[in-house]
Amino acid sequence: MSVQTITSPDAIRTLFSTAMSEMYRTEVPAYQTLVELVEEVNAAVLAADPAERHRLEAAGGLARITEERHGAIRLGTAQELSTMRRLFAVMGMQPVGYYDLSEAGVPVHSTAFRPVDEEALSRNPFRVFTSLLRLDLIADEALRQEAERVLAARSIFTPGCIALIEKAEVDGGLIDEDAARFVAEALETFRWHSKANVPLDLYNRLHDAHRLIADVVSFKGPHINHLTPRTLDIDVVQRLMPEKGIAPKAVVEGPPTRRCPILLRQTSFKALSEPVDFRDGDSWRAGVHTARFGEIEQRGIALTPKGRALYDTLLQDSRRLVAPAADGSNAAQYMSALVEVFAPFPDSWDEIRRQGLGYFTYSLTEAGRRTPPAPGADLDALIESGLVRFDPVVYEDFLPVSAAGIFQSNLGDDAQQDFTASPNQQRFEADLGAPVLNPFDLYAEIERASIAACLAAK
Ligand code: OOG
Ligand code: NI
Repeated sequence: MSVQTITSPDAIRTLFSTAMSEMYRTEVPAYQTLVELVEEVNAAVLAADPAERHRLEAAGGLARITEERHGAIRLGTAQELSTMRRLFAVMGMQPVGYYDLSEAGVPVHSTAFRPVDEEALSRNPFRVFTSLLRLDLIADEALRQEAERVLAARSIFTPGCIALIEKAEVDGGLIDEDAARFVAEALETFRWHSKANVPLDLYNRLHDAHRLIADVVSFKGPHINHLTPRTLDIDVVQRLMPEKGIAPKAVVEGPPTRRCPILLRQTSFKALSEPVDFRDGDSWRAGVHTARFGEIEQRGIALTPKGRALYDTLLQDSRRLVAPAADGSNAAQYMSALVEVFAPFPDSWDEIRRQGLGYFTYSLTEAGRRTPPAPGADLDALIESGLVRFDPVVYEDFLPVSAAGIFQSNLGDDAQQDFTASPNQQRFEADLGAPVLNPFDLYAEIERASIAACLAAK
């Protein structure tokens, strides 16, 4: 009898992210163009900067970059969210962080499903920004009930997918053959459906309440709405996008251009207008819907709570100085205000480390391996004497202000709407069926483990 071994969740995640990328490539051709552009730019950056290439290689970060993606989905019910948590768990992805977007006029709250330990992240850091619609923020009671009824009647997961999630939970994983079936079944949930779940009239009423509500409620499932490759130079990609026939949003979200990138910078192109058939009695009626877009990002160092507080303050100050207009008319002023206001944020790894603003991993250099440090040795002294090196820990999460900017640029300038900020992490976690992990704890643990490994080496 042959013994069947369990496929690692990391391998299932890679199968899934590859399948998702294949699917999105055929569904949204501009995505393929962006991926090619990002690959060109990344290759040029690495060719021009052998030191950076070497650093990435030594820190084990080079291989993951080309394959790296994040996606986003929007769900309608607690049941959908908790099943999605179980689905992602099969691929080694946990819910990390809580994002309240009501403050920014978007009626959702969100988490990011992603791998959490360093080894899994270096294999494939695929993440999915996952939002839950908040119908409680919709004033029109009758419309809310109608939306609830439509959502309650749909099932976004195939029976085969549910069965394999249950099997993985009982058996502690999936064998190869089941893993391949699971990926194919799970992919169905994220697919685009050009036939809406509702008549045009209801779609229009949902759309008038908020475009996002129409996007979540009107379809059979939570189509993946973008898939984002990671670039090593977002300014170059932003500049070259128009040459490839893609119009980027006016402003790059996040911190300004720096020598030492911090957190996350993102830009996107606007959602496409796509043909959709709406129910009309026994037949169909043609219409359009805009939901799916493209985005690129550049990732920098994960900041400590102290560093993050400084980032938040400086971002707020920049926006007080120049609020970026939805139509992009003051983009240049905003970007220069950003550069000016961020000047106090140190721009060398050494200084960021000294001031405790970012997380680093520590490892022995060649010399350090030849002369391993004595237990209890002083880390700063070891760095000073060239026995230990430090590398920035990559930020693996998202930024609420940036996410709001991305949502808004895709909802259209007319979609700005005020909700009272009402974060409700408790409610979100109850719907999710689990607490979300704290991102700072995860980064701190990666840093701690690397120090312990350095000092324990024999
Ligand atoms: C998610 C927007 C947020 C990001 O990268 O910050 C996001 C959405 O539009 O559903 O993906
Ligand atoms: Ni995104």
